[in-house]
Amino acid sequence: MHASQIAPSIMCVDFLKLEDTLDSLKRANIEYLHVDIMDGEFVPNYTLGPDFCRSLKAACDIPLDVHMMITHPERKLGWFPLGSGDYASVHYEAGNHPIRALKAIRDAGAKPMLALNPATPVCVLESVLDDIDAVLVMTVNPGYAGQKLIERTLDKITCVRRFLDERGYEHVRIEVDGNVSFENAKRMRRAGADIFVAGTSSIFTSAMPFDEAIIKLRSAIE
Ligand code: S6P
Ligand code: MG
Repeated sequence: MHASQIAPSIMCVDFLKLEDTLDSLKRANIEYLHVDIMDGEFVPNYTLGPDFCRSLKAACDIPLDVHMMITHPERKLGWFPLGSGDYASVHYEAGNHPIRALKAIRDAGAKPMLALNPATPVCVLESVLDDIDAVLVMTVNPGYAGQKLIERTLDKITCVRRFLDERGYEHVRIEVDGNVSFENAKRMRRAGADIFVAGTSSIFTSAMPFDEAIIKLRSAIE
């Protein structure tokens, strides 16, 4: 099992406090900043874009984890400031050429990740095994924060881990995104997840001070 890592979902931050939040994330040694890119077409919402990613890069050196919920990502990857240490994920259904998109991420020096919607079968991984460093298992339907876990996706995490290990791809990591609450994170870790996208279900809540919430999430996924 890989070491567990946390990727806070930046779309869940209070943007009026972005600078303070980034400082807290640096102090907490957060591994990645998860940046949701939505185009109103692949998912029914708009969020952040390439300029915002550039601003994040200028503001801190935490690697990005750019989650592209956009159609034809292979045509748009060049707009983003991807580099060594960053992850970028594209959805299997987002374009006609997922392998081309994954290769473009690798060519940019970043780590390619294939995102699977809750309804996308695990077997699609077969054709991209050499082109990925990670698999993003969506545990809600992409598009919005604050949704409820789709319980079946817990078994899917286990299936993805087994699928990768049986084929000799133990090095490929699994990220989970959607309703990663303290309790669900524990279950996801047991199922085989390595990277946890933290949003309104855990660290971006008024129920607990931010720093305390990160410590609590870390202990849930140890
Ligand atoms: C959703 C997006 C996610 C959310 C995150 C929010 O489509 O990809 O990254 O920002 O899941 O977390 P939570 O805890 O509100 O579900
Ligand atoms: Mg996301």
